[in-house]
Amino acid sequence: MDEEDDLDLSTLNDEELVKQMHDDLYDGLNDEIVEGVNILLGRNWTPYDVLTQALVEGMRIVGIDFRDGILFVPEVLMSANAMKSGMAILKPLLAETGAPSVGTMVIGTVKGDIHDIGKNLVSMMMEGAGFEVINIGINNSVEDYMAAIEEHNPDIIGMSALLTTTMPYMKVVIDALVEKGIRSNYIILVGGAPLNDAFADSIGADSYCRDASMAVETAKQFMIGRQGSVAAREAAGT
Ligand code: B1M
Repeated sequence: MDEEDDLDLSTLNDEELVKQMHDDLYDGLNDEIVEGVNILLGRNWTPYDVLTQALVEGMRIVGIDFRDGILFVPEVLMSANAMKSGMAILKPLLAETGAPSVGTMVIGTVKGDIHDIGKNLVSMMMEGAGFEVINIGINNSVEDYMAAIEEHNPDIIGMSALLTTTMPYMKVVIDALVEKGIRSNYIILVGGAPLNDAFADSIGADSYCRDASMAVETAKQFMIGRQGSVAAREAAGT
């Protein structure tokens, strides 16, 4: 048993604990992340603060070392799994607003792309803001989006792509909507690390969302414009 095994997370102050959680996320330690999340919640941290300060920030550090070739795919997968364990605790808490539905969104990662952490974060944050979210998962073809749109008749279609090789597929989906004559029925929001405003414009999306909180704010604003929704106004605090 090494020193790390003996560490009692509950003895750390908030700052030390968050730093330790970044390390535990880096090392892909599920149980420790779950314990850390529960301790912070027990100290009256908001689910949003736990999510952003402990988990998202930890994953940002993982991303830098993955990019720089210090971490490799299996290690990053372990980190991603640990993050998911933490998110599983936070999800129902973030969704517990009791607010009326502000709007409905179908969201998925596009074909060829299996990254889902960011998309799931967006889903969670949107639910937390009072949206009904239908998360259709990863590797979605045009047909998958069309089926979900037909079934759920959303206000918003959200697409996520993390790879430069998969982001062009967003245009394939939008073109299919244009071809069917239904493009203008939906607000189309896109996101993912390699995207930017210019790309969103170039494919005919309504907006690029840099992160999950931007997605929530953008969605609320579009919903106000779309139907003057009272729920959307209240959610936006206007
Ligand atoms: Co991947 N990967 N990966 N990976 N991976 C990246 C994206 C990469 C940038 C790493 C790097 O080289 N630095 C790089 C892409 C390079 C490029 O295209 N230019 C890369 C690569 C190359 C690959 C593989 C090809 C590696 C390989 O096999 N050789 C492979 C591809 C597999 C595939 O998809 N076909 C691969 C695999 C994987 C893992 C499976 C190991 C794992 C994914 C696990 C999972 O998601 N379940 C993984 C991970 C974890 C990453 C990094 C490290 C982290 C991504 C992440 O979860 N970030 C990533 C490096 C990085 O981004 N810095 C990387 C945290 C998340 C909270 O942020 O996803 O950006 P993000 O989401 C944000 C915003 O972008 C925005 O809001 C989110 C929350 O704030 N947002 C939206 C995202 N989607 C949105 C949708 C919206 C709105 C906002 O709709 C409305």
